[in-house]
Amino acid sequence: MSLPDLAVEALASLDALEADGLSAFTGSGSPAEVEAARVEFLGMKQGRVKTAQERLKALEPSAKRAYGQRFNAVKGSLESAHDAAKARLDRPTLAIADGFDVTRPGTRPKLGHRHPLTQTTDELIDLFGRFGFTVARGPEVEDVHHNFDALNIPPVHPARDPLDNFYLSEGTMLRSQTSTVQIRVMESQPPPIRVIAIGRVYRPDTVDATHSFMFHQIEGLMVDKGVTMADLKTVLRLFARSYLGEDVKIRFRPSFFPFTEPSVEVDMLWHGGDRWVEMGGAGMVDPNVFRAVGYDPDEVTGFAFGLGIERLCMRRHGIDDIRLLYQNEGRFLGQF
Ligand code: FA5
Repeated sequence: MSLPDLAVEALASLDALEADGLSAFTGSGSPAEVEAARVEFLGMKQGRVKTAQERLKALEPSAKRAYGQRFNAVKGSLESAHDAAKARLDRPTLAIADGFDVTRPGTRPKLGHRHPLTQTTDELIDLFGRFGFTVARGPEVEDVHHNFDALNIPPVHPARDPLDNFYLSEGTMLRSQTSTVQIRVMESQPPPIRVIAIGRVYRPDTVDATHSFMFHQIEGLMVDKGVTMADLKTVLRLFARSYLGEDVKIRFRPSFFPFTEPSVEVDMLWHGGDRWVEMGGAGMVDPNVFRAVGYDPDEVTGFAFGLGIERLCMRRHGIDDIRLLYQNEGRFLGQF
């Protein structure tokens, strides 16, 4: 082989080296394959580029220049191909790790907010707090003493009917009203008292647009020397205006509860409404209740009231079916 032939053959080998290297890098399907191609072509010790560089020394001076230039171009193009292959494979491999594509657009988490009943509850606590009422709590699993006896409801009273209550055993039940908390508060501290109690109550009522077998009540109790029915009316009237608006009308209708005397039903009528809606019951604490908790009815008087929280919440927001409040339907709840 003549020398020029050798130079031609050397240049052709650089073409082959470039073609092989480019196809190795562009054909790599994983970082491991890219690395194998890098070792084969760009490896410092026995890589094919290194071998091609060493070949330069054996060429005669006239051929060196052409070979050197071509060699630099091939080396540069293989280095770029290596970089490109790495960049191409680095991200997708991460992206599909464990079958989970981290580059897919995410599902935006839905931010929740307080349930309308919770909002109502919080607002009631805030409002009555401004009137000086603190929050009292009592258990939902109650004994019949607190649910009935101490509230002056005699052993044969129809309110105790097993068909109207959720009894758990002979002496325990799911409370049917928050009036139980009146008793618990008075049993645990002397007068004066100014508390509200908010919580769930349970009754096997037939479910319809305004009734549920579980609902919430707010109970109020104020006991002191010289508390009168005028105080009750003032507190409820102020409350109704603050919560439902200045134009709400409030009406007290004579009624009966064993634990208050006299007793009233509290009805409300608001601007644009066409009928009075019963919101709850109220009255002056019966002397027998004071006696049951060891208070002296000649010393103190007091008023109590119990309102349905669902009805207040529904009125406030124009909700016409109580069942909507319990269905946990995001499109409904999202409106409040
Ligand atoms: C009572 O529960 C008395 N404890 C209220 C009371 C307290 C009177 C203190 C005197 C002194 P009543 O059963 O009427 O009363 O219930 C009060 C309110 O709870 C009703 O006006 C209504 O707003 C609401 N309510 C009653 N039953 C249901 C029900 N099944 N679903 C939703 N709300 C109800």
